[in-house]
Amino acid sequence: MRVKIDGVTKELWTLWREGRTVKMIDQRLLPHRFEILTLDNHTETAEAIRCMAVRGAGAIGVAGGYGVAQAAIEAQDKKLKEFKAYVAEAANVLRGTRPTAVNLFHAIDRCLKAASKGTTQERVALTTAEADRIALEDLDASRKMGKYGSVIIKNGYRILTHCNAGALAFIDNGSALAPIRVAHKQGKNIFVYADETRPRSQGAKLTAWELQQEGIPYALIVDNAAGHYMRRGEVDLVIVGADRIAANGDTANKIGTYEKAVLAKENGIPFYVAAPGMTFDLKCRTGEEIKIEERSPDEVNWVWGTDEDGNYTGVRITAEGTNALNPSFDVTPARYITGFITEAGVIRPPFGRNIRQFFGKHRKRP
Ligand code: RUB
Repeated sequence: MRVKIDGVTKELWTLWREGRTVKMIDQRLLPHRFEILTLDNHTETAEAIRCMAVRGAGAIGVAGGYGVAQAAIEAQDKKLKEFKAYVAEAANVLRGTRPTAVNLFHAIDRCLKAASKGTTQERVALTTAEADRIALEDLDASRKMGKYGSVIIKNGYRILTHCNAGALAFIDNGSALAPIRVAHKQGKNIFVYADETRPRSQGAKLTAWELQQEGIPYALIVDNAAGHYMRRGEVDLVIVGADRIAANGDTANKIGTYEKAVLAKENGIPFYVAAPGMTFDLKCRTGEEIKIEERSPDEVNWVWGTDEDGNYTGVRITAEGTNALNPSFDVTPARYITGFITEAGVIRPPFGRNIRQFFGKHRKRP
């Protein structure tokens, strides 16, 4: 992604591996401060996922894979039995960080499988190679989603997106923002509404920042404004990302996605979900089986940003002792979804059959 830091423009990935070290953009500080975190072991990588220094389904999948690779490197001098126990325990720690985005679990499982063959040295090599492969697949999938999704975007379209399913939620490009990036590069005259996405404001802090860096025309809107623009006929298309898609097409994504989908249907606006194969979970038959992360009420009671002197600070916006609930995701039933933009093209209804076919033809089941 293109990032302008102190007047210098750079191309960067959201996270990458350097030997036993994982490096990542610290997303908690954006857009106010740009810092790269250095994570020296799998415990630190797990903590970075938990505290959302890295977030977004694709990106935490890659981070989970890197975490298992770090554990394998950390255990490389151990006897085989201890190596296995160490890596299995590290995988459990990484699994326990965030429950909804399935990319994390698929990446950990793939790396664990790679860590299960050969001598310790071979297992280390296979695990690190698998983690790197997941990152490259993520990058490749985002490019292809950009290509296939851009066809849906016509000149003059006004597109609404929710949360951040951009480069920061992936290795680069993103899922929902990938087609938008491509359409903009193709010279189409487009405009993006970025939902603020309370409580953590990923739309305000991350999506708006990404669009600004790329020079794509946009406006930040509060979450409650989406219906207003849809009813007035000022939204032509909605594209969101996903954290887990069940076999029937029910989709878990950032809290507030469901109501945008219902509003889109009510107003006759196409509603697309952009997500790679890694985000589908065929073990979940319907959205009812998807575990929804509940986060701290503090995220609802406080907002964070910079004051006039540039100090990063939190402000309590509610009375002390306010009871708040904070589900991080919701499930959009498949009937509200027009199609899934994937790395192998667009999947259209009937989803149950066409999702199965997608995995039969194009991908191994993750
Ligand atoms: C992120 C979120 C994003 C999806 C899409 O939630 O809901 O829309 O993860 O991700 P959080 P991707 O910020 O809580 O992790 O673009 O990687 O598929």
